[in-house]
Amino acid sequence: MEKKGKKVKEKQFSAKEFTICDATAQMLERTHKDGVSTVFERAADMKPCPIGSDSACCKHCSMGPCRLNAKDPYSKTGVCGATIDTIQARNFARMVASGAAAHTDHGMSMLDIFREVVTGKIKDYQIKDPIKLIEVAKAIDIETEGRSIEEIAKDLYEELERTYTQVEGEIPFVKRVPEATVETWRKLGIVPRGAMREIMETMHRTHIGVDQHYENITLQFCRCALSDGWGGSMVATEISDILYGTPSAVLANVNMGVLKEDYVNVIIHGHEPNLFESMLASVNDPALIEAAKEAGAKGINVAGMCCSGTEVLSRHGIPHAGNFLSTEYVLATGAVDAMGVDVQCIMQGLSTVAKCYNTFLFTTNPRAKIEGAEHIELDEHNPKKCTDEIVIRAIARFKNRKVKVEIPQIVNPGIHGFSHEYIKYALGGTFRASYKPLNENIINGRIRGLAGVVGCTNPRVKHDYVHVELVKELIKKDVLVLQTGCSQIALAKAGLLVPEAAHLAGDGLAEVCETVGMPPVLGLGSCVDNSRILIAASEVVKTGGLGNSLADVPVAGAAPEWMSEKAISIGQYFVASGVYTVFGVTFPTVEGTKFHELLFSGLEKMGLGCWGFAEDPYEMAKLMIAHIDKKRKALGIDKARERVLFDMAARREMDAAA
Ligand code: NFS
Repeated sequence: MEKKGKKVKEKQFSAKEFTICDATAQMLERTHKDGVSTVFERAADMKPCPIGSDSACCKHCSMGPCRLNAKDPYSKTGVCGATIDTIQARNFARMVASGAAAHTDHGMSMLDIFREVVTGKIKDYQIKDPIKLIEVAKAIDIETEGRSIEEIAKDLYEELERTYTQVEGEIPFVKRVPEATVETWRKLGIVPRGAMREIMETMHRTHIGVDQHYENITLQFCRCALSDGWGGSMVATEISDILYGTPSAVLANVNMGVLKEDYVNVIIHGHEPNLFESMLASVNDPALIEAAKEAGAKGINVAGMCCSGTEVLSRHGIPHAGNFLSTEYVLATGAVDAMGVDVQCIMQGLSTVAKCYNTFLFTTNPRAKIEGAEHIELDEHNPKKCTDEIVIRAIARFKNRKVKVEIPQIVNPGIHGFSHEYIKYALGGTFRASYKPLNENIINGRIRGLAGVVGCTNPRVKHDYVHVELVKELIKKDVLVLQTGCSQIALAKAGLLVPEAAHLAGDGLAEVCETVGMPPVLGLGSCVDNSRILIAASEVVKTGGLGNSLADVPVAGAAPEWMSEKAISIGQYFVASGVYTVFGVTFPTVEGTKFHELLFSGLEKMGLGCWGFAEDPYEMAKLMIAHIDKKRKALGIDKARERVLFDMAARREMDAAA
């Protein structure tokens, strides 16, 4: 399923061909004019390798690399005799392992900080949300009655450490999974033991000459992915909430217009919230604000990008400047005085762009340095030392700005911060917080079903376009959309994260949104916060009336512009949890092979979810809605929806006649 790259010819260059984000387009025009290499133009110059994108090659040993023929996949094997199915399954498994490693390593860092906070060795971060701490502890059967926060926190640390280090048994958050789903996992032998073990075993089994049955490899990468979704990612989310606060609805601005020409502008980009939380302390430090004013600025302005940005957007309403594909272009404004980054989704190209626009790019994490970027390490025991230094350097750059500042004057307000806890309050009210109203509205058909639309942006497709069109189409058909990460930012820029966007929804969904006062598109946070979607879906099952397992719920997932291995891990844990999940852009399998069939239908027959693929957003929506309707039918609630729709049509007719 290969996509062709297109060569950009000088005279026909038009930034709007690459993105529907006007701010990004404006800055792409600028970088193009300035001759600065950026991601869209690099993608146009670099045709993707067709064999690689079909996953028909293997370079796991030096007898190869071996290339098979995707057009006639069974005509050849690798030198060792590996078939196309083995090769694809091994490649796919390693993508899952890498993505799962990224999320679980992120989660483990959060847990490290939590341990140091609990033992009093870190003082700059604290337990900000003790209620959440107690809730999470209860969810995994830790005794909370009559115990101090410190005692509970210590136990919670020890329990959650098992998510990573346990060698036998089930990871703690399996206790949150609906029983019928866990039973299916147990039958298949895919309940994760500990993330380290699952990732290690996946790497072992995909080595030359080990596991050479695509079905067996698939079961292992299901288990590995589950150790991410219900393990590493969930730990990352829960510990971040405990330390920095559980998000609730907050109005905030998104887009490059959040930069301010007469302020010192600092951007934080990456994933772990620790850097950003410390930066918030630094930019609010009166001494640094004074220093900025002395340098002629009105103050210090901080904004986020990518998932780091989405974390603090959700928790504190901090403005967000854009998603993955906008990260180089924001530097082209000339207004960014310093960009601090930690881990993941940080393009190496940023280093060159930063130099061209005379700004600072600082790496801060020992696991992620970039050639050409200065490293100021964040030590969580004294994080402000790093973030103060970044601000001081930003102030110095402000004083000596050499580049003409051009800020696209676009900001899009929206409501963010829909944690699964907040969704409960929003729907049920503070005193009877519950998912019951959601279930009732799904059962009576006002809400057709739920969709999680998440993930990256990718220059192989028009930036933001597939996200926005897919989500619009889903809400039009009464599907309530839950979002995270770059996708959430795409929709915020398109203006859909406001209650007024309810008019774009179908009658049923619009009615629910108007009654509750919520947008038809709910932003749940960063990519690790996809775990919030898992918890919300489990709550829906536990609330009753919509089946016993996650596979019964009328829900579908999508990552329409995915690009990273993390996205594959996320997709796979949704699939293994029972959710039909559609990806766009390209899919790393050869159609018609046994492995492809297993992913696209076989897994569903085993009681899990399955994968889907479409490039076109309307086609994607069709696939997802067909799945939702299939689940409604199986639950026997398909007729209810027809009645509701008929009622509404009748009411509209009456309104029109009146
Ligand atoms: Ni997730 Fe993709 Fe990255 Fe966040 Fe954005 S690119 S897999 S959404 S920033 S992790």
